[in-house]
Amino acid sequence: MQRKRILFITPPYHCGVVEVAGRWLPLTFVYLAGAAREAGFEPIIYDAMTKGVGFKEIEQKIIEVNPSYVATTAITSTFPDALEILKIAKEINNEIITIIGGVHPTFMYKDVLKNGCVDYVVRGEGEETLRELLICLDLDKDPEDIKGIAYRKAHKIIVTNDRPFIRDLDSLPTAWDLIEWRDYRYFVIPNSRLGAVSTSRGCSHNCTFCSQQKFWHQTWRGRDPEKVVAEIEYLHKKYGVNVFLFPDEYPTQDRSRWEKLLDLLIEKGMDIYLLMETRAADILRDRDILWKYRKAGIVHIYIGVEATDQETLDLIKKDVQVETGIEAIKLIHENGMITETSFILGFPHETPETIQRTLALSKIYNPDFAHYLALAPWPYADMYKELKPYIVEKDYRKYNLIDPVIKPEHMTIQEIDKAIINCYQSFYMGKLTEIMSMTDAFKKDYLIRSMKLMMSSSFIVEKLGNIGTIPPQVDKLIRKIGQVAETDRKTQLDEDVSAVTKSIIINAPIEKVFSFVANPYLWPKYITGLKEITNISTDKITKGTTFGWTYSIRGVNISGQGIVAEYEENKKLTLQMHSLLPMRETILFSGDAEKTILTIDVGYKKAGKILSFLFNIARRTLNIVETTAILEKIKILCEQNNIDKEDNKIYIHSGSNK
Ligand code: B12
Ligand code: SF4
Repeated sequence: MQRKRILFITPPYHCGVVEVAGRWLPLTFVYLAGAAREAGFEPIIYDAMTKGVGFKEIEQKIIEVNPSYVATTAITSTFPDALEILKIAKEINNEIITIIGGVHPTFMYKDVLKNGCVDYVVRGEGEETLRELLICLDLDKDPEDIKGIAYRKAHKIIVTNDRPFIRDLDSLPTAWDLIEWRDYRYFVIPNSRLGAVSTSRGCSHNCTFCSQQKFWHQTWRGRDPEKVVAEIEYLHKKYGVNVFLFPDEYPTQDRSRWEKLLDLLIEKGMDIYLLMETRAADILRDRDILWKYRKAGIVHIYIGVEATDQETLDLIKKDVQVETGIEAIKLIHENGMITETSFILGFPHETPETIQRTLALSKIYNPDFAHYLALAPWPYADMYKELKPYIVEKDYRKYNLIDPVIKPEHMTIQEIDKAIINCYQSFYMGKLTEIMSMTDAFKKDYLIRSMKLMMSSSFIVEKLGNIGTIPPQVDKLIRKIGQVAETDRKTQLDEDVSAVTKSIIINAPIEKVFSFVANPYLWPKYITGLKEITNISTDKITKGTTFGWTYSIRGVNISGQGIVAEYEENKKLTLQMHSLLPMRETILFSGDAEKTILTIDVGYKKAGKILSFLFNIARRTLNIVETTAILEKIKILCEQNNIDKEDNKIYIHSGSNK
């Protein structure tokens, strides 16, 4: 017998910002489709938002699939479009049962059910409720005993009891096979495949503007780190996912669980990038293990700073000190990761002066990415009552943190809009010059790509268009950066293939690490198999210095020549090895008087057609292990106190070996 179909559709809503960076997978439906399948139904996911399609295509899809159920999800801004989907479903076939869930319907179910096109609202966590609801409806029973729903019965609205949260998040089935993986990309990292893995649900804090703490009743549940890592590994191997979003509100709440997760990721050594958000206070708490974050693959951390003055932070119950935010951003930077943060504008007390102050302070916080968000009054958030008198916009589509919907006492809504744009312009002007002088190649490339994406986004262009065009200085810088990025890419593609990039944080001053690494006679100390370095052509190594080397592989000695292709004191060292298999090693140094971030990037000349495939796999695997070992050895040696003394003894002489 054919199983009944349930078609999950994402609302085709777009408002710019987050879509600039990528195409994000609907994890919500991966879980819900898993539950529907478990209930004996055939789930289908249609990600209309990602596909960039409109209601016409959605209509065609519903006709083509011919489902018994159409389900959608809604946050406040997407609610009108979600409703439109259900309306279309009913117009096609009034027998189709329509279901909606998500944060907005959970709290606003009375409003939602005023619309005849909605049959059921699932309130709260959805998996168990949906499973039970589908089974019940299939048996033609009244769902009045099913916890966590609201529906109409004889013109009355029935609200059943709340459903307790699922105890074991690891028990939930997922329908990863229904995802059309080619659709999901993170544009900032070339050739990436973007996935999302949830490691926890909820947050125990109570920021008054936030919907999430209300949705999860200030509770928090974490998954077993082993299961999370197994899921990441599965998606990496099976579907080639190499960029993962942790969509959790608060993944770091339990330090020991979090550290275990990081340790397991480090142990697996997968070549992946992780994006996450957390609270500033946890970054300070974790200052001793932040290097593990980076080593585990975390490259981008969003910190919700929200406000730059203590008064506002206290008003919104953010439970954080101004200094904590500043320190957190500094620590993340020091550990080689990218920071993103947001500042909320448009509180009822806002004035042009308070906005200027926020802008000035946001530059002191100095994240890599700053967002200046328009305060959105979710109609179910704690703050709503206070904000209600100032709301001038009733269209939920504008409750997206971009369009201002609140008119402060002393400013017009247009002034708020313009001030937000000014903040963006002013902040990013400064950023561009900063990026140009960055030495961390990964970070520089990441930021350049992001800038280019932002500047070519129709949302930003449209917004900037409101107050004029991109200032000529910015335009010039973008072009310059664009050219640099292009040349960088060309060099890599034409001359060699960048195979491995690995970084480590060393608790030693940059000068010390540089003088250690830039001393060829010490290389055999930390490169396994390197027997000796001889015949150095100059007294002190510099660009153009040549040397001879002997390497031992399984007892067989191989000798060759090397040249220092690039030499920038305390910044960069590129070594080019000539042999049967030419190889380049670029070593980048960044940091300060206390810490050094050391990055090694290994590249090869492209091998011939037949050999290239095998060579690249073998070389890459070998070099991930080798590069990691080298970095760790350097870290140990540079952090040992006796190395200073040893360094002092070393003086590079042509032909001598110490
Ligand atoms: C990933 C994410 C995105 C992705 C969405 C990808 C996708 N298609 O799902 C992207 C990056 C595109 C995105 C965009 C935006 N987002 Co967003 N996003 C998130 C994030 C981080 C995680 C959501 C998630 O996947 N959760 C995991 C799943 C399993 O949980 P869930 O979605 O809540 O679903 C459960 C229940 O709600 C329920 N349920 C939900 N839907 C349904 C449907 C049915 C039928 C049933 C039965 C049950 C059910 O069951 C699910 C399983 O238990 C949340 C913050 C957070 N931590 O939740 C913000 C969040 C949802 N986003 C938010 C916002 C504001 C936006 C933007 C407007 C931001 C912007 N200006 O660009 C845009 C809107 C664009 C759009 N069209 O959606 C806000 C919403 C606030 C609100 N109350 O309205 C949140 C809460 C972030 C915040 N800090 O406030 N977002
Ligand atoms: S810490 Fe974040 S998720 Fe938690 S209540 Fe505050 S804003 Fe919401």
